[in-house]
Amino acid sequence: MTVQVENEVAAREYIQAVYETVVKRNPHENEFHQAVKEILESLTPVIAKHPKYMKHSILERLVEPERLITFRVPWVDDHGVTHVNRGFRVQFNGAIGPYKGGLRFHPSVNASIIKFLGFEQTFKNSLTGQPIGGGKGGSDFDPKGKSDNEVMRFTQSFMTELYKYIGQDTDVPAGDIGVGAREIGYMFGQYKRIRGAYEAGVLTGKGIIYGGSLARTEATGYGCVYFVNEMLQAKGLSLEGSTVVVSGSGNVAIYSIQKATQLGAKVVACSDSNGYIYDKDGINLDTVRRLKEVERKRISEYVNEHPNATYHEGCNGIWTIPCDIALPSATQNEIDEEMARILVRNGVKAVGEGANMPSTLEAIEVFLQAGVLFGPAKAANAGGVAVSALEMSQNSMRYSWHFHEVDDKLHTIMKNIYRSSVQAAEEYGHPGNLVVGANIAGFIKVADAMIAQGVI
Ligand code: NDP
Ligand code: 2IT
Repeated sequence: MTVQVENEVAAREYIQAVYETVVKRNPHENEFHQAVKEILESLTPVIAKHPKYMKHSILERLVEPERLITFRVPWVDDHGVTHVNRGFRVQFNGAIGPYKGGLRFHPSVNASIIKFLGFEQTFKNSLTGQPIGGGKGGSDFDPKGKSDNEVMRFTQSFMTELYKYIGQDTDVPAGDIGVGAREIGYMFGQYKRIRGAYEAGVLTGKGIIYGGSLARTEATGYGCVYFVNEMLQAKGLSLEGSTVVVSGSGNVAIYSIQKATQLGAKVVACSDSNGYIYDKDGINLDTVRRLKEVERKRISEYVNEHPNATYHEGCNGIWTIPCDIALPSATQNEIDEEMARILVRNGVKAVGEGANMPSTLEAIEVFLQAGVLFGPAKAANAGGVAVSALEMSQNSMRYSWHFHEVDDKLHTIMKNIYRSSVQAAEEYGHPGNLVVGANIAGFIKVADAMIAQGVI
C-alpha cells in the first residue's frame, strides 16, 4: 500500500470509531447521528492528509458539546393553567469565538435536534470567516395558537433561566423556527431587566429601533439566493427566467422568494406545515407575507384571494412540482430519496438548502450523483448568522450601517463562502462537491484553533 492509501484507511477507521462512539453515547438521537455522519465522512481526505488531527483527538473533542444545558420553563396560560416546557441551550464549540446560534420554539425540539443544529452551526459559523463559535437552543413550546401575552410570559420564563448562561462575550442567541422579532423583543426586554444593563449584543435579530441590524431579517433568504446565484453563474446559468420552488413560508422562505424574484426568477410554490400552494403565474409575496408574518394564518388561505392558485394538503408533495431550482427552507429531512429522484427526473438544476439539514443523506447522494448543483445548508444558509455577527459588531461600535452596507457585506461573505468551499473541494480531491468543500473549509479553522489552544 502507498502511504497515501494507508493514511486514507487509517482516517476511515478513525472516523468510523468516532462515529460509533457518538451513536453509543447518544442513543436514539437520530438527527444528531445524521449530522455527525455527514460531516465526519466528508472529512476523510483532510484527516488522511494531516495526521495531526488524529494525534490531537480533534474529532473526539468536536463531537462532544462543551456544555448542554436543559431547564424547566413553567408558565401560566390565559386561563390560569400552568404548563411546563423544557428549555435547551447547547454550547457546542467555543474555539473561535463566543457561542452563536439561534433558538427554536417547536414541539419537536429535543436534545437530538438541538445537538444536530449546534454541531452544524460550529462549521457554518467558521465558514462565514467571522469570530463566532457554535451554539443552539430552544424549547418544545409551540407558539402556534398562543396569544401575545402567553408568548410573552413563556419567553420571560425561558429567559429568566437562560440569562445565567448567555452574554455578549459568552453566548449570543438569535431566532430560528418559531422565534422571530416578537420573541426576540420579549427575551431582550427580560434579559435587560434582570441584568440591569443595556447589553445590546447579547441577542441578535433585534428590532431596528433597539439595536438590531438592517438586513438581518432578510439575510438568510437573500444569502441563500446569492449562494445559488454563484453556483449557477459558475456554470453559465442564471436565475433569470428560471422556475423556483421554495418550501416553508417563514423568515427564510419569504426573503428567498423576494430575492429570487428580484433576480428574475418565477417562484411558483411555497408551503407551511399543513400543505403547499401552487401558483403557475408566480406566487404573490405580499399576500404570503400578510398571511404568515402579520395575521399568523395558514398558507391554505392564499387560494381564497388568488383563485388561480391551488392548495394541496401535506407539505412534501411540493417537490413533485417541476422546477429549475429548489430551495428547501422549512425544516430538517423534508427532502428524502424519493423526492430527490422526482426533482431530478423533473430536471432540477440547482438546490440551495435554506433550512438546516433539509435533505436526507440519501437525497444528497441522489443530487450529487445526478450532477445537480447542490448548496449544502451550512454554506447556503450562513448569511443569517453572518449578519448576526455584523449586528454584534455594530452593537460593540454603538453604530449602525445602512441597509446597502450590510447587504453588500452579506453578498461578499456569501461569495467568499462559495469560493472557499469550491477551493477546499478541489484541494481535497472532490471537485464540485460543495458538501465536502464546505465541511472541510469549516473544519480546518476550528480544528487548528483547538490545537493552538491545547487540550481543553
Ligand atoms: P419560521 O418559523 O419563520 O418558518 C418556518 C417555516 O417552516 C414555516 O412556514 C413553518 O410552517 C414551516 N415548518 C416548520 N416546521 C415544519 C415541519 N416540521 N414540517 C413542515 N414545515 C415546517 O423559521 P425560519 O424560516 O427562521 O427557519 C426555517 C429553516 O431555516 C429552519 O430549518 C431553520 O433552522 C433554518 N435557518 C434559519 C435561519 C434564520 O435566520 N431564521 C438561519 C439559517 C437557517 P408553519 O407556519 O405551519 O409553522
Ligand atoms: O441556523 C442558523 O444559522 C440560525 N438560525 C441563525 C443563527 C444566528 O445566530 O443568527
